[in-house]
Amino acid sequence: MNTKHFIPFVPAYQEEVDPLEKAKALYTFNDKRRSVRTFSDRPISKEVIEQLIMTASSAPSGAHKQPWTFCAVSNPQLKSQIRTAAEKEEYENYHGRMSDDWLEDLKQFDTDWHKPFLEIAPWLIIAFRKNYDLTNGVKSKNYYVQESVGLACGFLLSAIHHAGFVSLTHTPSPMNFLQKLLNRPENERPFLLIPVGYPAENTEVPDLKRKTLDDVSVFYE
Ligand code: IYR
Repeated sequence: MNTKHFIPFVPAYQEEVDPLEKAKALYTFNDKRRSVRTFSDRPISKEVIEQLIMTASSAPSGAHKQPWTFCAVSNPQLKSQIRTAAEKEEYENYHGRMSDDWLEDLKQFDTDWHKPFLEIAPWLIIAFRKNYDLTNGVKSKNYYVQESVGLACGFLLSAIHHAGFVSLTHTPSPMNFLQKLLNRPENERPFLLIPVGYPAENTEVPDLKRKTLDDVSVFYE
């Protein structure tokens, strides 16, 4: 039984801060985050990746179940197997499985079925969602799993950006091959594949414009 046990809340700041200044600074910083598809092979230490995953796992989750597992892959053979399996699916996607509208929407990103970054990026972090928990063969419920793992991945992307690295939210589809290659238990399903690294030299990104505040918000005062 989980009974109530509370402790004093510790605020993030010990002294009064200017919230507008903080809000503007974070917006300016986060607005610089871009998805990148060309990575350098420059290594990143395991210790840093562990720290990034700790940040991801500090996200809120339904009933604090933390229904996620983050698999961090730097092993070259495994990365190569992941690339081969992902490219097999993506080849099918780009040659018939994706609609014409979808392919048209993707033109501005200049993507295709080739995924060299899956071998070049020093780390691939694969987030798995746990639809239920499985401890010593005993099943227990998780709640709001998609929302929870989505939030944890958001925290992860933000931590990656904050540490000076680049990332991509990659969803090879279908991605059940990841469950097999990474030997994950039956209660886990792949959610998102995130290559992490430094950008290749002369990396370019599409010239995207973000929606305005008016486009994305409504205020009721
Ligand atoms: N999974 C494919 C296609 C793709 C789909 C969307 I939606 C994107 O925003 C980008 C790509 C791929 O990774 O190429």
